[in-house]
Amino acid sequence: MNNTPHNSGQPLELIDTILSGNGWKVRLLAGYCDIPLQRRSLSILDGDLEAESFAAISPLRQVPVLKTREGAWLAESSAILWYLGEGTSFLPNEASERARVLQWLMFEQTKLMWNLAQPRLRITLRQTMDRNDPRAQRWRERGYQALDVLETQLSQHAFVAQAQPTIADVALYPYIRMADQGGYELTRFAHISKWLARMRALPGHVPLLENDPASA
Ligand SMILES: N[C@@H](CCC(=O)N[C@@H](CS)C(=O)NCC(=O)O)C(=O)O
Repeated sequence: MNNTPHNSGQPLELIDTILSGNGWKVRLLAGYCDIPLQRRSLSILDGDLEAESFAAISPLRQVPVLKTREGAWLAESSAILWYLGEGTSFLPNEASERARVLQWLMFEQTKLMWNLAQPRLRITLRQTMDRNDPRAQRWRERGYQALDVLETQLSQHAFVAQAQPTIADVALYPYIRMADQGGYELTRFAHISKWLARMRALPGHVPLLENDPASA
């Protein structure tokens, strides 16, 4: 979609896990901006994240991690999106516009991600929690509060931070798209549902699972 400092030359190495929503954010931006990635997916079940060699790369032992063009490992999905988004239309140049993008990145990390990711992880991925478990209900209560805020924003704007998509939309997409796996019902959020469809329609959009368009 854009000419970026990253879309020529060697692919950048991305370490993730197959089902990681935070890793999906990076692959989404790379797809939209035509940035070549070399993906290496680790297995939590096989203990890959516990290996000392991984701790040297990612001190919190979390994915995603990206090896930058400068040769250093970069953790945290928001930081990776910022790095890859620089020089593209997904990260504006002007200070107040960049600050607005950062505001929504912080919203995603502090209000949304945990409350949507945890019930998904336990109810669907690990299957260690019932949909009606009180802890799942508490996460959903807080997650719905965040989704209400986003619904209001998207009732007035096509994308969260700008008239066009930014890395803030990319950060917000995966866990909202997969929220039903944590027992969320998104039907009551008409504006969020339309925004999800707008994101899915962007050129270069990639699904969570490479060979499964239904997971887009
Ligand atoms: N704030 C981090 C969160 C990363 C995160 O929670 N990654 C998960 C996978 S989606 C992970 O590595 N989980 C393994 C663990 O925490 O032990 C980000 O946005 O990148």
